[in-house]
Amino acid sequence: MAESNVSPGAAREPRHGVRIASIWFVLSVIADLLIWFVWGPHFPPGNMTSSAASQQLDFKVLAVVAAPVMMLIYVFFLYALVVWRQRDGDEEDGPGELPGAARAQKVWVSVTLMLVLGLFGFGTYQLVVPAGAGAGEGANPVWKPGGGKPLQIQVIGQQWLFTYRYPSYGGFETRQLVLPDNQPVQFDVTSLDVIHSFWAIQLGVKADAVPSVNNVAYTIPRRTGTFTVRCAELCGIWHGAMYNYGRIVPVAAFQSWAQRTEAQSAALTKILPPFSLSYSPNEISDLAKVYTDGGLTGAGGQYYGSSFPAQP
Ligand SMILES: [Cu+2]
Repeated sequence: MAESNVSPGAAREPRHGVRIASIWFVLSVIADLLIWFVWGPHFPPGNMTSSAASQQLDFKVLAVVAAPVMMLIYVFFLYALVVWRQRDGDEEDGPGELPGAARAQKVWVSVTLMLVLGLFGFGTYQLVVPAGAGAGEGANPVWKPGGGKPLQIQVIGQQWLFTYRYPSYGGFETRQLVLPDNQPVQFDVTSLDVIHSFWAIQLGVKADAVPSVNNVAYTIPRRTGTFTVRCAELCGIWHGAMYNYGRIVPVAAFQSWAQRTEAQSAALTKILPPFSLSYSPNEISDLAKVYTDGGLTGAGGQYYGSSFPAQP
């Protein structure tokens, strides 16, 4: 690209453009290979689920596209510092008049246009199709995963904890989030009080929990292990303490856990409001008492207890 900048008087100059391009090309290939094969597999949020893996792919593609652009800037900068610096005793002016660089401009404009439009297309597709980017898609998702009917799990946010209801197992409610491996999961996320955000970090799932709203997010677990759930929306004084750990377990282990928990919490399930996609806080104003009586949380919506001094 820089060749067209060479003035006629400098005919015996080395071909700087070819040199810069060669150094850039070699370094870019090395950087991209390292990013894709060595660094990329460690990018967050990992590959524990389909949505996490799809987000990791997004980061890898972005990094692989960005590295050559950064390399061009660094290589040109260092090349100019080394080759075109002012030498001792060199009092001469630079060329007074530089010829136009139409070719460099055309290449630059078309390459950047292609990069931006390509990323626009890729980003739009990735946002909509694979797991809806792992985000809450509202009550009527535009994308649903294949592979059979998903297991429905309701996520209920309240100050300051998440509880989980399993409608396919009698609608029991628990503070443990357990998912079966290799089976599509549908999270129905809602809240009882203020806006929270259900962020299951390693699952690549993040969905706002809004009172009276059912916000759906899908994912497909790909391997067993533990993951962290955090509230990602400032929701009150104990927002920072609003987290728990979940598990992905083999299907058989999941079924026995679910059946066991369903049986153990039968008495509590009976006094809970019936399973619904959202709950009106007005209708369940006595839920704190229900939870406390059932021993579910220690205090429904008041995890730290009503005697806790920092209760608003
Ligand atoms: Cu919260």
